[in-house]
Amino acid sequence: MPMEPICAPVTPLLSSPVAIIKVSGDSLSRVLEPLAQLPKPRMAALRRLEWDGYSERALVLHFPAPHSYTGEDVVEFHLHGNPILVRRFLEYLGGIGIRLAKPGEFTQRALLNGKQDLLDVEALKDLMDAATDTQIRQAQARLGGVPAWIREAKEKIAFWVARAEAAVDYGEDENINFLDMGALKSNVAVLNETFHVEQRRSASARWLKDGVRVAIVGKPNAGKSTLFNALAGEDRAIVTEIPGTTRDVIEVKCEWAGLPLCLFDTAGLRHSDDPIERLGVARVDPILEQADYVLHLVPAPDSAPDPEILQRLAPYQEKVLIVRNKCDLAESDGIRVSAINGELEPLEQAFKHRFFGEFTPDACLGALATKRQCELLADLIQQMEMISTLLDSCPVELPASLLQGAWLLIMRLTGEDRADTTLGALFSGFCLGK
Ligand SMILES: Nc1nc2c(ncn2[C@@H]2O[C@H](COP(=O)(O)OP(=O)(O)O)[C@@H](O)[C@H]2O)c(=O)[nH]1
Ligand SMILES: [Mg+2]
Repeated sequence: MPMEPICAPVTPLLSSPVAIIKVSGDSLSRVLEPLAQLPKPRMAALRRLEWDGYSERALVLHFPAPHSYTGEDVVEFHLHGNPILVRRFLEYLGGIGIRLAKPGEFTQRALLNGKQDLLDVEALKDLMDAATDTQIRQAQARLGGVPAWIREAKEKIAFWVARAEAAVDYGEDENINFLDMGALKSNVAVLNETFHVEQRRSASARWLKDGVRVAIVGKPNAGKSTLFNALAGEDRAIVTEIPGTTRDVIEVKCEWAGLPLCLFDTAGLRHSDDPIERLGVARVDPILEQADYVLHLVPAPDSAPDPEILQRLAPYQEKVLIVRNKCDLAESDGIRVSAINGELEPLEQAFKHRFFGEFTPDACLGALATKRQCELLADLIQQMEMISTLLDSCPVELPASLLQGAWLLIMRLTGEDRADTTLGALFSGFCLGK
């Protein structure tokens, strides 16, 4: 099916040294003939472009199909970086039948033409949206094709699908056992083991991608603001020895323990007659609600955590960590830190244990990381578990249809089957020209 040619600026429409305009479509050497003779494939050449009274010396690049980003002919024009000039050039291209691309349309064509798989496209989107160094490295690790474990699983499942189909088709005619249920189930067990490891990796990967919201709470003067500043690596919150200094919730984004964190410093939890401090205390509840991890800071010299605060935190118990601060002053048990001296090692270990489990942060970089991917992996695990509970004597139609289902889930994961994937939402999040 011939695709109508599209164009877009791939550099921002600002005054800049160079502006690049990309064109993709079929038979571009003919379409662009009135403008310029295209250079040899993948060789940059200077061309004088003349249109509507403009005369621009531009560097031109030509990537003939199928060896291009989209898999179609792609041509790049490097003009002088004047935004008005770029607009006039795009208007001219529109006049010769090359319309402006929609956001993500180049990448969408790359997907349709098999130049990229859906996992790549999703990683690309995350690369462009990445806001921290870790998120950039994570998106980069996810680029570069379908991971080996998925390719291997796909191959194994295809093998068993073929076996099961043969058993359904010929099972009764001949005396051959096409489907050895014992072998199938032991193979499924091995696959499922891998899927479970990948599921745990991707749980960590999602913390890397989405970040962890951390609330620091505790009684006044516990050292919450000091810890907040130490984790943030900057002096954001005011620290004094006067209880009740922090009265509003302060928020900062940072990276710590290999994780992108969104930190919240809060007013000390206590009854107060100061109306402003009371408002601050009331604001803690929604923060507790949203937080992924709540650090309940308890000064080491205190014999035990404040019972009232413990009670207030009870509904969030599974995400609360008691941290003993000011360990330079007194002995205590538990997770011991000294925020003022930046001695935070036990806390760092607690973070790593909770969010990375058995893995190092680096080991989680390439794991599946989007909601869509993780949901499909969970479905796949469920499908495999159903196969492993089949009786050896069951009718072959049962494993055949379950294996077919597993195959379909893998195909959806890679995007080879896109029947019910909403691509529109994915591509509308891309920038123009990508
Ligand atoms: N010795 C010691 N003092 C600390 C430590 N952390 C905080 N402080 C001090 O405790 C006081 C209260 O600290 P702040 O961070 O304002 O507590 P907040 O009210 O919980 O926010 C300040 O004088 C800090 O310097 C620590 O680890 N060791
Ligand atoms: Mg404070």
